[in-house]
Amino acid sequence: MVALARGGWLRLALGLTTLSTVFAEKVCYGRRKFELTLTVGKYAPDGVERDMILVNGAFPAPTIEVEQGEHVDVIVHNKMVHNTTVHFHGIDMHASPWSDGVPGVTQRQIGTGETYHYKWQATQYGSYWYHAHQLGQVEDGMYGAIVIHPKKELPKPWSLISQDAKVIEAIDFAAKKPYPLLLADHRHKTAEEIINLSHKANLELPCFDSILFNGKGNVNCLPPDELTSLLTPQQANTLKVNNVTNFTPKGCMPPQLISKTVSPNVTINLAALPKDVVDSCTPTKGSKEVITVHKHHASDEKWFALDIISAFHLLTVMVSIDEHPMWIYAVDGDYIKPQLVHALQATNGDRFSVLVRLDKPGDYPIRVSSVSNSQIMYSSATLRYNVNEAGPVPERQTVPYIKNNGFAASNATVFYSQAKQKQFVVDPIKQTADQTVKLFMRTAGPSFAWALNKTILPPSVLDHGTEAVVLFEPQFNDFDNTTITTKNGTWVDLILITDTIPMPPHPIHKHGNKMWQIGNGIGPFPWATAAEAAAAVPQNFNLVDPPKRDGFTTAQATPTNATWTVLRYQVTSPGAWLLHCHVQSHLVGGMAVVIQDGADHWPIVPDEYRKF
Ligand SMILES: *[C@@H]1O[C@H](CO)[C@@H](O)[C@H](O)[C@H]1NC(C)=O
Ligand SMILES: *[C@@H]1O[C@H](CO)[C@@H](O)[C@H](O)[C@H]1NC(C)=O
Ligand SMILES: *[C@@H]1O[C@H](CO)[C@@H](O)[C@H](O)[C@H]1NC(C)=O
Ligand SMILES: *[C@@H]1O[C@H](CO)[C@@H](O)[C@H](O)[C@H]1NC(C)=O
Ligand SMILES: *[C@@H]1O[C@H](CO)[C@@H](O)[C@H](O)[C@H]1NC(C)=O
Ligand SMILES: *[C@@H]1O[C@H](CO)[C@@H](O)[C@H](O)[C@H]1NC(C)=O
Ligand SMILES: *[C@@H]1O[C@H](CO)[C@@H](O)[C@H](O)[C@H]1NC(C)=O
Ligand SMILES: *[C@@H]1O[C@H](CO)[C@@H](O)[C@H](O)[C@H]1NC(C)=O
Ligand SMILES: *[C@@H]1O[C@H](CO)[C@@H](O)[C@H](O)[C@H]1NC(C)=O
Ligand SMILES: [Cu+2]
Repeated sequence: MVALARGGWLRLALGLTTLSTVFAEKVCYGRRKFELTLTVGKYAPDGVERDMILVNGAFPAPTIEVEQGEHVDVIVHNKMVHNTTVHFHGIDMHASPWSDGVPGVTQRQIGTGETYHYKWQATQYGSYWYHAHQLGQVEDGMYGAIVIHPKKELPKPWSLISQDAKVIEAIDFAAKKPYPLLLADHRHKTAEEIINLSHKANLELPCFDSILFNGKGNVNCLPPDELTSLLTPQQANTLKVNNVTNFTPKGCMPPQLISKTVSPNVTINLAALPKDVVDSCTPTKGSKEVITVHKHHASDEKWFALDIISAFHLLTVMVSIDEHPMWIYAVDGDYIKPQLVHALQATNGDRFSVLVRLDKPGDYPIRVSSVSNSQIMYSSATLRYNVNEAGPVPERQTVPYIKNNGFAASNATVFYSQAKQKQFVVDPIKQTADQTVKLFMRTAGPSFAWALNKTILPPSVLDHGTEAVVLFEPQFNDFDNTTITTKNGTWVDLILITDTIPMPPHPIHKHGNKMWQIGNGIGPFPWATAAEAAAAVPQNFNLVDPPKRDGFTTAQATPTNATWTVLRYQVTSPGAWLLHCHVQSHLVGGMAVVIQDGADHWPIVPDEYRKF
């Protein structure tokens, strides 16, 4: 048996003694029920206490673990002073669009003291996650992992890793019990405090205090010379042209440069910012996530499966385990043809399921380094195995694949490549889209206001509290800049264009279904459709076996180069779905549009949801 030290579960079990409800319950065959009670309490994930959202008394929220095909009931009790909703990231919500958890789009907010009953079927398998979708609440800690165990009969990609039956058996054994690893950036202020400060100072605040691994971490303050040594050429250049000597003690790009880069003509008020928001740094001991894997008794082949979940709110990171190559076998849930890498880049919302061969007992850092332009920050958890059986392992310095800014530590480091990602099962894709939607990403005034198409759609506009919910009262004729309407069964192209520059990368996530990235390029997009573009620049397109995900990140646009990304999907789930940037400050800043998918087969909303 592989027995895992699942700190989260243990904490949860102990924490539950004070609560009356049982977290997970198998109601009957094929149906599973989870009770989530949301409260606000003091918590110190990185050693500094602050108000956090606790789920069943703990942070992060407990793992929702189900079998593929099961019906899932998630009953959310809101015992906070703030309204909330819960979104199940990547879950297709076939026939249950009212359980997607977007205020103003799929439901009314869950008010204080209210209970909402989310119901959905786990038609998919693999690694997903859930999080609050109300303003910046995910930043206050309302997030947890979802593990959906695949059906037994589902073909697995193991034989692409090894032909050896013993190895395949060990891999299959490990993959049956993946260990969720939630990674996130964390601040000492609540999301609401940050939004308010951001508005007072009239700029975005992409500066964090720590990186958390399953809710554990510490504040690591870097000395100025180390910060300087970790600056990327791009960061160093930004400092140079502005006559600024270094990043702040917190490792952040000075805020005036953030604003100047994306909103050059906007007046900011730096005096409104307390020093500890972007400047001063105080180290803490905090706590460290140690993932301990015990011996697999049946075989000397030992493997470990990790579901890496990027719950980051803003930062994009590089992830790597010292001396342990990772076989990425699933991305955003779905199996791929396994890719052997030393490091992978993860943006907000991404999931990577990886297999690691455990062949030399010891302790190994799981390194996570920010690769975002706005901040230099790194941290690590520990992967530990065979310590008990083999006796104490002599301590030694392990060899990293990456540097602390995410760059390769040597020429031999192999990085995950989304361009080379091949799905294990290749679905047929319609070669010409039925509908084309061009979306132009831009800032809209101050650096905290963002638009997915010209006009911003902030949560405050989308959700008027008591007014119409798009799913209940769709407006098919009333087309405006923020609403896209499609017909069921048709194929839609979303062409994401970054033509105002510079422009940071945007991880664009669609609710309701996965998409294929069929093309991307650098430069303007002068074509009317993807078909025209594919005829002009065929080398930039893949209409045969492109990567499939529930979110794709647009490339950074530099002062000399715009970028474009073409995402194609088939409308299979009628309903109102949000398409948005998963950077929390961009989402709150308005970077979202609502897609009314399948207007000709609009779902009939049950009374219990319509009247909620
Ligand atoms: C944020 O600003 C709003 C509006 O001014 C105010 O109602 C709220 O109390 C503020 N919240 C915090 C945490 O400062
Ligand atoms: C930086 O310093 C140089 C030389 O003193 C000056 O010419 C330039 O205008 C300064 N740039 C900025 C952005 O202040
Ligand atoms: C900023 O102002 C200058 C001068 O008025 C103008 O040329 C430029 O286009 C403006 N930039 C933006 C991003 O609005
Ligand atoms: C890595 O590549 C650089 C440039 O190609 C080369 O100069 C250097 O010798 C290489 N280092 C190793 C360890 O191979
Ligand atoms: C909170 O939710 C309740 C119930 O949906 C709603 O009536 C109220 O307007 C919401 N409050 C805010 C501030 O949106
Ligand atoms: C859509 O864009 C047009 C042109 O910029 C603008 O006049 C209109 O107000 C926008 N509509 C909405 C709903 O923002
Ligand atoms: C996005 O804005 C462009 C103009 O900038 C407009 O042509 C296009 O119709 C808009 N798209 C949507 C979906 O509103
Ligand atoms: C929507 O279209 C998909 C794909 O053609 C189909 O499987 C599904 O049954 C349709 N849904 C409705 C409600 O018609
Ligand atoms: C960016 O644009 C410049 C010219 O403006 C071009 O020389 C360069 O090759 C472009 N970069 C990429 C990566 O295409
Ligand atoms: Cu964004």
